Amino acid sequence: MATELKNLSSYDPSKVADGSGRKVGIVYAEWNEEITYALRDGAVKTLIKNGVSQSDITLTSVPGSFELIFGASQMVKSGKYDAVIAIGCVIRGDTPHFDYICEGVTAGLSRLNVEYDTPVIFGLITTNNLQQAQERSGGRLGNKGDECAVTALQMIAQFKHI
Ligand code: RBF
Repeated sequence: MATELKNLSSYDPSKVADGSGRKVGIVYAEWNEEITYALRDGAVKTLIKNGVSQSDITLTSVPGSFELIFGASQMVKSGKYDAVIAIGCVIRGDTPHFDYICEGVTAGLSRLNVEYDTPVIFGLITTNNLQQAQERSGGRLGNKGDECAVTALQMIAQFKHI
C-alpha cells in the first residue's frame, strides 16, 4: 500500500497555507466509527492548528461511506464552504460491497470535483482489515484526517485566485 511509505501526519508547517477566515465542511461516515471519528478529529485539530476557526468548521455525519457522495454534494451546492472533506472507512470483507462502495464513492466525489468550484478532499480509507485502518487513523502511519486538512488548505489557497 502506498501509504506504507509516508506518514500521513507529517507535513512541513511552513508550507501549509494559513487557514484564517477559511470555511471548511467535513462530512464523515458513521460506519466504522472507531476509525472515522479519529479521522474527523484529526482533520479538525489540524485545521485549527493552521488558523481555521472552530466556528468556521461544520461537521455533518452520514450513515455509511456511500452516503458521503450526497453529503458532500449538499455541502458543495450550499456554497458555504471553501473546501469540503469527505471522511469514511471501508474495510474489505467477504462481500463485493467493498468494491462497489469504493468505486461508487470515488466516482461520486470525483464528479463533484469536476462539476463544481469547491474542492472535495478524498478522506476515504480503504483497507484489507481493521488493523490497517487503525494504522492510518492515528496509529503507526499517522492520521489521514491530518493529511486531508492540509490538502484542503493547500487547494483553497492555490485556486482561490483562478
Ligand atoms: N460503509 C462504510 O462506510 N464502510 C464499510 O466498510 C461498509 N461496508 C458495508 C458492507 C455491506 C455488506 C453493506 C450492505 C454496507 C456497507 N457499508 C459500509 C454501508 C454503505 O456505505 C451504505 O451506508 C449502505 O449500503 C446504505 O446505502
